[in-house]
Amino acid sequence: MKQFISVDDVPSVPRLVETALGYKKQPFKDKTLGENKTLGMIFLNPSLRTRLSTQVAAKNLGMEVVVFNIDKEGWQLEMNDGAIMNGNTTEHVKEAAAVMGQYFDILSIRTFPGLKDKEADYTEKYINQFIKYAGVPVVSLESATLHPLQSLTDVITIKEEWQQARRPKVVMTWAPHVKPLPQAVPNSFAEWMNAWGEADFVITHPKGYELDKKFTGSAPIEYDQDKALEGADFVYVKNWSSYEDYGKITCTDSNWMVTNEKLRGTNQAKVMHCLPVRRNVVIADEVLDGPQSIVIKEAGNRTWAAQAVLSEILKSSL
Ligand code: SN0
Repeated sequence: MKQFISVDDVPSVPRLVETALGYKKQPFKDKTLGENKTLGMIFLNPSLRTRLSTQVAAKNLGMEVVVFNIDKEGWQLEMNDGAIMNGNTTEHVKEAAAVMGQYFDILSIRTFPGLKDKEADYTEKYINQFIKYAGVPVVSLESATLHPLQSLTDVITIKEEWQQARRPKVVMTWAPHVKPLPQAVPNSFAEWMNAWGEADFVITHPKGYELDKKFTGSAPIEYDQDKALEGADFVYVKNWSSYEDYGKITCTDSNWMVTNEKLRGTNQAKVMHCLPVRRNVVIADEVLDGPQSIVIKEAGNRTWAAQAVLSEILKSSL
């Protein structure tokens, strides 16, 4: 694997899932693979799980890690080629990314969308500039439109939980939120569910919250949440802002919050969320604190997903 930006970079999803589950059983089996290699982790936005699990994963492979909160501690970056830099931006990504490529063997980066300019967000301008100028493999720690480390984790978690012969029904449901959030997590989850292909995948959300078809493909959309949840084995909960009415909140109906009542028609579904989660807005306490929630186990699996990805990139650059 040469980079990790989307599921398209992965030669085989089932194989990557097996690699990750292998690391879960034996975290230190490749403890010298990353010897004398350094991972750079560049943050333009906050992070808890991605930052910590990826650092632990890199250390399990013997790598050194340097974390740089560039939004707070770095120069203000210019992203536009040909810009006349007589304003607030101090350093062009051409130099910044190229210089970081001199220090690190793998460069990882988190960059959220602005949610104002759909075109700029959906062409992945930021991460693509880093890929163009870094000269070393780039790993996404969540970009404007995708969060592949999260989605790989989610596939691992479903695979691990599901022991039955039949295909599980996985329902991704929109839930309310007070802030306009990126579409990256749901886009990515849909993309990975489609690529993995081992589940019956359904999406439910209010009208106007349709995601980009590029990621959801032919996954069915059911606008009635209760109907969608019928017989679900996994409920994947996430808020996102509108893609159509870009970056806007067009529904605030608290009936979309996931409660025990909502889960009644499911097959005692396991409840997943990428975290952080706004309690009693997105998911009720009774669910998060109840037996059906697997959000902590899911977050725990972030380490094995990151370790599988880093190991594949290290192996292809040896
Ligand atoms: C991000 C998102 O993409 O939805 C990161 C998820 C891994 N979530 C948020 O920004 C939550 C912000 C909030 O105030 O609840």
